[in-house]
Amino acid sequence: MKTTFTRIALAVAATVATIGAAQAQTVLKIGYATSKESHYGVGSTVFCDEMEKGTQGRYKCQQFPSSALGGEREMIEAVQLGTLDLVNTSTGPLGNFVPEVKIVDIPFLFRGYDHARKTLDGPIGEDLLAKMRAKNLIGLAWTENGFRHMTNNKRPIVKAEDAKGLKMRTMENKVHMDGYKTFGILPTPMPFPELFTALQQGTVDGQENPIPVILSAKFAQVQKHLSLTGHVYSPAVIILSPAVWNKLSDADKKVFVDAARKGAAAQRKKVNDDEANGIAQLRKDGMQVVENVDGESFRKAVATVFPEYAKEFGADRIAAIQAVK
Ligand code: EAX
Repeated sequence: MKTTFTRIALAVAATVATIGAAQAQTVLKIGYATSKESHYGVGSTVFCDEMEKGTQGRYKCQQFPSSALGGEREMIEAVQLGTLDLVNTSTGPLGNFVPEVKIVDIPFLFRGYDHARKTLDGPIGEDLLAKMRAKNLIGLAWTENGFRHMTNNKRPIVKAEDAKGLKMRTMENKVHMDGYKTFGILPTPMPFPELFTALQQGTVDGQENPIPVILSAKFAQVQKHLSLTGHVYSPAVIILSPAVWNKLSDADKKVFVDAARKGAAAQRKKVNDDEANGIAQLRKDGMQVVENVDGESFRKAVATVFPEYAKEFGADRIAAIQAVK
């Protein structure tokens, strides 16, 4: 027999469901580069679930994983124009829209995951999100792509000199390209959706990406060598279109930001898991892995362009990031 309490609870639940169904529901499109199972998929799914829950179902997502809506540059542009609602993207091409953001793409700027996450979650990261807003891109929260490592089909890379002469796909990011040139590689900027085929056909010798991307994009099928160079941290961010943001109530804005922060936490956890388990998997998939990279040789090379970075971004701003403990 049902208790009075249960009956009331069921009645209330039924009423809420009716109200819910009667209310208009807005479906927001969110795009990202990698698969639904990848770190971007995990983070986006948590964001979407929390956002739907927090708005009592008034907003929900339709997800477009695996670059279904194009490369990251195209998706950022679409969000800025309002033809796409949301993107969970690396900062790779973001500096072309918000130049100040490029500072976080400097090679060997961050000492490790803790340093990077703390910087982006603190005042420096908040300030950069505000810079995005000024360019009609509502940065909700910093998610994560991960530290980038090199893969190629020619030879194991132990020290910077080994990378010399390799034709490597890079993101469409001048800070990366200027840095990588000091390793002697020939940087070839290319949108991510074209990369697998370019590796397969030998248009480029290699590429660089975090373990979660190398895994989910199945680069082991087309790349022999992996070197854990960790030469640059690759931040990511969930960006909302101002066309949506400007229509939200203050309460809903808070729901969206909180949901993005929860998504970010889940995405970072997935990056941690992939870092912990992914290398063994990639070995199983046939990759030869160099774990003991001569990091000093890469750092020394990149140090030669630091004066240029300092000129572009301000030595004080770089030092402020380095000083985050
Ligand atoms: O954000 O373009 C890239 O190499 C990125 O790391 C990838 O799209 C995930």
